[in-house]
Amino acid sequence: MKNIQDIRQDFPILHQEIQGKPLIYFDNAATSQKPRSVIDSLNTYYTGMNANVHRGIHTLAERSTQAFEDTRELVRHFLNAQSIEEVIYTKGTTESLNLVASSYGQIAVNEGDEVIISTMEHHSNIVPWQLLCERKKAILKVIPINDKGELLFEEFEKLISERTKIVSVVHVSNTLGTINPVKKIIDTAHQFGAITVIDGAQATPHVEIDVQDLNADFYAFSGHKVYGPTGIGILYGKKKLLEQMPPYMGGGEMIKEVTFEKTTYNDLPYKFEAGTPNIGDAVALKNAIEFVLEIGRENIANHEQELLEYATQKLQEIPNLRIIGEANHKASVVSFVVDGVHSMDIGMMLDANGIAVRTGNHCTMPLMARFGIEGTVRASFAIYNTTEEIDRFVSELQRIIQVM
Ligand code: C6P
Repeated sequence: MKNIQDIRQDFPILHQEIQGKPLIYFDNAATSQKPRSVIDSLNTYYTGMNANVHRGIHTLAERSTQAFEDTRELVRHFLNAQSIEEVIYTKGTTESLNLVASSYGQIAVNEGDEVIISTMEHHSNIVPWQLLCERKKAILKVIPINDKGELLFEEFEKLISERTKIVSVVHVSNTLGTINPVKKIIDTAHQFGAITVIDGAQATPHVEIDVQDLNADFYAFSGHKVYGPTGIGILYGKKKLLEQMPPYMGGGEMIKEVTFEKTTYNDLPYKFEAGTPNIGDAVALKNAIEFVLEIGRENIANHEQELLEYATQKLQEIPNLRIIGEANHKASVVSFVVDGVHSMDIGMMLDANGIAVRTGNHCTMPLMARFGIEGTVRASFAIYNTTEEIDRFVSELQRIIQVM
């Protein structure tokens, strides 16, 4: 693996001062920074090949279509999906989850049926199911967690039944860092005939994903959290389910033939890609995935695990600081609260020292309620972060706590 200093050289944004101090970027769970190859790819796309896809017969249209479809093939490989028909472009995880809730929910969920999610879901994996359940008069059930922030599997086994049609859970929690046993959850759901939706927004940057090995029915992620551009994401879905599902949106590209009497729909995956897609960002997503594959997901995970352990140990030494999320299996996210100090104040004072963290409820309000808190300070690490940065972060934090 390249050394971390060389990897950092690939990220132009990291080499700047914020408020007169060298930037420390610990807000990677919100969005990761982009390597030069991704930034250059956007430039190359718009200066050399911009054209609409799947429509033109001219050279630029062929180039952009080829590049757009090359990314789809790489995503197929990245997730180990069986075919490109199972790889649908969306705006991001939120749109992917809404697509499944709306389209699969339409055919699979009826009055009195049940959908199961967990306490640690992001709002994107709560609200679409609430909307569906309201529409269909179905029931939303929630798997509880323990004080360490781990799912209570025995409680899940009590909740699930033949009435359960969908189980939708997060692979890695954005607030706690907990890595959920999704394979076991998927196996159990299948025993009851339920299908599974996995929110992989925080897993894809850190964990190797094999949708066939997991046997996931749907898997969603966002390009921007995995070193790619914003506005592009993926929904993986099993072909046999996608084939049964009605389109999510109507428009160009998703049709075969339109008459005023009847419209027939395009083949997969295009049936779910109405309108001109986000071509430039899809093309640059290929460079982001190549960046990850080149370093190796195991190497990324090992480096981030070291950062996580280092930061956790240092933070635990600070009096009156409580880490929220102490699961045995965690990705590189540390959330914490400090007695008597508002998390927002800590975030603002860290920013005044060039350190970017996220504060607040992290779009997981029900999870905050479970812990009886309003918000946390969250530091989340990526491949380009270092233990030296953690040292500076911890010493600034100690100084801030003393001042406050
Ligand atoms: N979490 C965070 O700071 P979008 O916005 O569609 O790319 O991703 C939504 C989403 C869904 N699930 C999980 C687990 C997530 O973490 C996120 C995005 C960011 O934690 C922004 S709220």
